[in-house]
Amino acid sequence: VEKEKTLALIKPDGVSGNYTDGIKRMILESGFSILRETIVQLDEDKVANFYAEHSSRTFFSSLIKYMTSGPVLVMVLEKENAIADWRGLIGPTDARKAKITHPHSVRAMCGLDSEQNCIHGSDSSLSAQREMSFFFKEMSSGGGFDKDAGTCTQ
Ligand code: YYY
Ligand code: MG
Repeated sequence: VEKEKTLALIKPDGVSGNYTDGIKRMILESGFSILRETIVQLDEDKVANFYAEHSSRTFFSSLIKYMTSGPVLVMVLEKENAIADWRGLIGPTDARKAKITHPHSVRAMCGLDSEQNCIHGSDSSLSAQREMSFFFKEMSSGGGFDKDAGTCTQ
């Protein structure tokens, strides 16, 4: 079976709440390899671009404020079926729901609600490619993510 890569991002509440080590332990115990890792402080433009698909939502400005409130830790994970398995491990968007339906998920462990949910995972192979290129330029493989257009060109 082909290995697959996906993007994981520990959001500012996850980093400041000291959940990084616990999250990495869950990642490794679930059979993922961590191929890349970087800490970055996002600015408003970067978040607006990363979450462009949500630009018309009522929560968008609040989301930008939250995502720029401190550094994030970005990782590329690899394993068979990495994209779906990582989404499964992080749990549902609303951490309050995660605590009930997915008690062993990352969001159940360190999230608060549907905004402050401490972790991100790519939702498809197109998103994974776009998001990995977004943070790790060398991972854009012919086409990929066009930073200026904010779109995926492949
Ligand atoms: O992919 P995922 O993070 O699980 O959820 P999305 O529906 O793509 O939303 C992205 C991001 O937006 C979410 O992680 C927090 C924020 N958000 C919010 O602040 N309030 C909502 N009601 C829904 C999403
Ligand atoms: Mg999403």
